[in-house]
Amino acid sequence: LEPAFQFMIRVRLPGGICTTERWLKISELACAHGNETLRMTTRQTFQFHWVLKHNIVPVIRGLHEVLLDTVAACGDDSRGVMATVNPQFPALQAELAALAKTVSDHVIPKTRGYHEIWYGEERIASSEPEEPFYGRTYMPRKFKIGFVIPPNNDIDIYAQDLGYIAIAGKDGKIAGFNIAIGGGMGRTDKVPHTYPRTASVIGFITPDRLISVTEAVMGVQRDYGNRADRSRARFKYTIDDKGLDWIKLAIEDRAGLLEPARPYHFTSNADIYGWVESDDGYHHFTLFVENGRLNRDTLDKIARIAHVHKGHFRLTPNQNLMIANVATADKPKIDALLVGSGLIAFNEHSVLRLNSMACVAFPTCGLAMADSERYLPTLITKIEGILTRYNLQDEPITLRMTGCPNGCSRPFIAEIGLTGRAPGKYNLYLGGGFHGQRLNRLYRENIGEAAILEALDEVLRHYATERLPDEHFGDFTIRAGIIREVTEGRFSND
Ligand code: SRM
Ligand code: SF4
Repeated sequence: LEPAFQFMIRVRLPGGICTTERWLKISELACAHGNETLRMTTRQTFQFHWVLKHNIVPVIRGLHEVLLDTVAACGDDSRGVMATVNPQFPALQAELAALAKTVSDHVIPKTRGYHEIWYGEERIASSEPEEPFYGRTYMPRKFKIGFVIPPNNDIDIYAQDLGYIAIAGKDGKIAGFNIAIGGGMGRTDKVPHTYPRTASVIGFITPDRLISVTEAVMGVQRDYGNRADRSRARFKYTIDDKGLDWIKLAIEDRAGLLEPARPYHFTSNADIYGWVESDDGYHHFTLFVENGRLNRDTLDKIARIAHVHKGHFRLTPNQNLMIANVATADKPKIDALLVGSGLIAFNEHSVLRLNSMACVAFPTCGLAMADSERYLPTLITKIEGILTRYNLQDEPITLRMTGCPNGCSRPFIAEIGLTGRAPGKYNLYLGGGFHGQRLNRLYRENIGEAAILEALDEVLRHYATERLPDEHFGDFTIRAGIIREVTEGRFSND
């Protein structure tokens, strides 16, 4: 008798855009074949958990019914392409989402193997090379692409292998993109040659060059990335091994000269909650979903909205959900459903909780060393007590937790980062940039809850009395000499 193997299934959903039809199907599949929950991820897609082996085919075929699949959601290829969901600039956002989808379609593997295995398609012999870009050996490691529109850095552009920062033209369209390369979070404890790195901005291109530059950047990593040592196989290490100038020249050699980067400015990497009206007259409601986990009750409530909603949903890079493109005439109906179902109360939380994220970790993640999603809500309640004591409850502070140093909730660019070392034990990091522009640094190693709260109590007490007007917590910890600034875009504490 075979054991009841259980699987996680991750959907490919470029830019996190999901029609209501797709939403309803995904929700139905999670309830029929998963554990009656859905997990919205930090890269704007869905994960099904606890899918038993015999349920994999129904899930994948069910996704296919609404033209969704899991191709390149994992693997040594281009992962889910992210795009800002910020509704403030609707025309730019729509243009950006379309470009992100084009790039995603271009870089996913072209193999028909997926269709043969999961949809039972007949194998067709072909003389074409199976993978025109990836060849037989794919990328050395996963490769992550994201698109953002300043001033909101919701996708955390500095954590992407290849990030495109949209620069708006005077005509209200995208004039082009600054290119940021070499971001990444993952590290391994006690392995100093692994480290998080913030992406470096290397130049500017017009939108017509997106595909050729994407191919050039990925091609350089494909051809020069480290295939001997998997712990050094990400693009960030290729850049540091070869040198940024060398990499830039190699990219230009393939795609032509890059123009100098254009000025841009970020203010935050958070979501904007509640109703927002964009200048095209549509309304958008961002719902806080703690750590992206939707249970059966919430799924049922959102399904009722999906049945009447004429726009679409957007999964945010902060694991939340936007009900997007609601016409003025339809807003009262959606609002009544949000209020009547109690979903509206999801947004009634402390600013700290609204600015927090946790990765999945236990019980499904095989790499977890400590709890994250299951524990952060409780820890936040305790930190909220400290904040209230020091009258800091309205201060936006980013807090991110993971169950191991792989960095799935991008903890190393949070103002407060906690990464699991062992059950109940975490590394505490301080000093990250408020809009994800600067890495934090290790403040206390391998400590439990009491020591975490004690450390935060002391630092927050100083912050309450000594901060400058509008000074963010991360900046304060550096100015006050509590933590040394990470200036080189990378750090190693081991
Ligand atoms: Fe991740 C591996 C969950 C975003 C860095 N990540 C995993 C696995 C698949 C564990 C595994 O390999 O066995 C986790 C599945 C847990 C589970 O039970 O569901 C997992 N990662 C997640 C998600 C679901 C976290 C979340 O709470 O939302 C995110 C899914 C994203 C998606 O939709 O594609 C997720 N992972 C990230 C991010 C954030 C990002 O991409 O913006 C990072 C840091 C950025 C980066 O890549 O540097 C990230 N995940 C990793 C790593 C470390 C990679 C490295 O270069 O060191 C691993 C481990 C690995 O690849 O070997 C990993
Ligand atoms: Fe798992 Fe570690 Fe990623 Fe958390 S950070 S989901 S524990 S791999």
